[in-house]
Amino acid sequence: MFTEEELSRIKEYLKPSKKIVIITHHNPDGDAIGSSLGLAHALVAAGLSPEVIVPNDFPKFLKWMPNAKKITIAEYKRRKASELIKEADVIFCLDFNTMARIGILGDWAERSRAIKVLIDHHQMPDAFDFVYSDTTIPATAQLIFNFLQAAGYRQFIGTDAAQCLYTGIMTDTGGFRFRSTSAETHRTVADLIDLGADPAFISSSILDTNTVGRLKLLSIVLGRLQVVCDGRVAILSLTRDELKEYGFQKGDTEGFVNYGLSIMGARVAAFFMEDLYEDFIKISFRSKGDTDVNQFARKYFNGGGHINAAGGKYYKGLSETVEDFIHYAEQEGL
Ligand SMILES: [Mn+2]
Repeated sequence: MFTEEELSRIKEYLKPSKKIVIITHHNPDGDAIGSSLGLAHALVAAGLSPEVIVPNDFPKFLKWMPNAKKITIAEYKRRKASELIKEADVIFCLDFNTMARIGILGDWAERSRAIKVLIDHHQMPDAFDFVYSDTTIPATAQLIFNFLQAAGYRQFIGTDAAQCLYTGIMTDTGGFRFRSTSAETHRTVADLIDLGADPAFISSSILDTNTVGRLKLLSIVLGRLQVVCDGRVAILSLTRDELKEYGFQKGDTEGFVNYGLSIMGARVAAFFMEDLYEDFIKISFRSKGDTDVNQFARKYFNGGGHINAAGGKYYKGLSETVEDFIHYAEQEGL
């Protein structure tokens, strides 16, 4: 948590005369949108007018969140986004650890004279004016809750803020299943339920969102499933043509990698997907226990993330990428 002194310096910027901007990472997920909107709702309740900006669009299953439609999507409203950032007094940077992860937004933010406040749970954050980073906490939304409490803003967490923060925690913990889910996480979500979050509504809004196209893609992925390393490592993949054939929509392949990890005895799952537009393979890694896919993704696949969840990019064809992966997985004894 920020020190008392840092908190009071940050609160100097939480005044109606100040321009407040909240930004989050590329391809925003439930935690990115949930923590950003959650913070925004609380600040609105405190009488402020924050603006949420994301680099690019986010999946439909997150659009039900209160004020999701008010988010400025920089890829569609470039000028508005750049002006908001340029004129900001304070920029909250949520759920990412380096300006390099947010594309052009990062360039604008670095040039802005605003103070930058990082609240995040990814490993090895860059330097910002103020940093609240805790990699043991499963979701940035949980950090936002802590920050609001520490700042004395608990009374500003209304139903809308609670719904958004709950969503962030629920999605980033895989429905409270991942290892970093702690008693404190459950105490936080219990508080959020007291403050108005509706678990049944949120779960249904997030989970009951299959489309026929998504299920067809899933059937292809599962049909091609393979396991290596004595059943410890599961491999899933999709080609660009398959994505096109079933009318791939952003978010359609979300969670596919977890099917690999659900196999009895599996420790690692890797999902390889040809990028729809560019010539590289997008990779998602998931693992259980001490198996560190963050290190693995950093070392071999131009990526990183968390111990049990990481991403990467690889500039070869799909089958070569999978071959290289199997080689490195065996070499590292995954
Ligand atoms: Mn997160």
